[in-house]
Amino acid sequence: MKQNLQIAEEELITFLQKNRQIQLSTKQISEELGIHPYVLYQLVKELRRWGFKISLEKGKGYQLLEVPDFLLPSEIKKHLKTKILGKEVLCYRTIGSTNNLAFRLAESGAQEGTLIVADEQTKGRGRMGRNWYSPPKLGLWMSLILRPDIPPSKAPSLSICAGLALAQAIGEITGLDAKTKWPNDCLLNGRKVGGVLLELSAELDRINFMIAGIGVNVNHQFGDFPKNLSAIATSLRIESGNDVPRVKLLSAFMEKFEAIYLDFKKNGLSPQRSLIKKFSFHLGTKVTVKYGREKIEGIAEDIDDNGSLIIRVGKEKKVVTTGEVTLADL
Ligand code: BT5
Repeated sequence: MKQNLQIAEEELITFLQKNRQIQLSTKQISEELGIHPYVLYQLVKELRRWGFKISLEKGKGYQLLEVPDFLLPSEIKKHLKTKILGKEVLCYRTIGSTNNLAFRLAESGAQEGTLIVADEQTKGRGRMGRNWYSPPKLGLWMSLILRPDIPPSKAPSLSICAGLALAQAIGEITGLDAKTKWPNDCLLNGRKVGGVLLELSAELDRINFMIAGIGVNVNHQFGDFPKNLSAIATSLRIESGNDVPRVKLLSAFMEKFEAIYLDFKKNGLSPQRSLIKKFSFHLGTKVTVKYGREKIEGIAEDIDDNGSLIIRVGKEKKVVTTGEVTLADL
């Protein structure tokens, strides 16, 4: 949806919410918001598609009856307690990938902390060109523009920071015991509930900007996952038995991530090491790590200050900077 239509959509919702007790005629709304009656009709149609219950009685007008769990900049900002992250919030109903848009916006100078959220992604991406399943209304699909003054070699650590913040936020909002799996997964009961996709625009010694893309399965039920994911993915709703308001989860994540991010920019990953260990799914256990064509098996011993995974293979220690971890006996 184009930017001006988004603004009209938000203004319409606000206006309908303010006047929930009464019916509003097309003329009243069109004049108040300065939109053509046809645009109003289309906006109402779109909002109904997203779960808003809006009645229309002939000769009387529109009335808002029910508001779904809906992502709107004003609603998100109302909940945010952050200083930098989320100063600018953009919400989309359907988008290709929030990371793609964030990248384009960052290239044209969007400020640090700009948050892009979508209700649905049609081309959601994971790492290495993999797909990220992002159906409408059920998840949190979001990207943050970051401009940290750190060397590019330190960038991967931020994926770990985002995963850690996500696990903490999930714990706070649902009480569930979320774990992180190096380098970018968030797990509940061994199944993937969220993932982080960190992308970088950098020169040799300097980061221009980074995009932290975060995907979380929030209100999916068992049948909402396609076959190829049903055995490996889960959602907060499946694990907790309750619907989780996405805005609440989003603001908890933003708060946790901002605290970690600000500390990381000053002091690096080191102060987070004990929390990283506490939340880690696999540290101390026997794992298999695949990276490129290589595959090693050993004990996942630690995550170092650069965010690399340290694997002990016999008496040797291997430092792995990227790859895929599975528990060796799975
Ligand atoms: C990730 O990649 O885990 C990073 C996911 C990041 C998604 C966010 S959503 C907002 C932003 N915009 C984007 O376009 N992306 C980011 P990776 O480790 O490569 O995991 C991908 C693999 O996870 C896939 O190959 C599937 O096996 C599995 N998968 C796909 N969709 C999933 C889902 N919704 N839940 C759990 N697993 C999923």
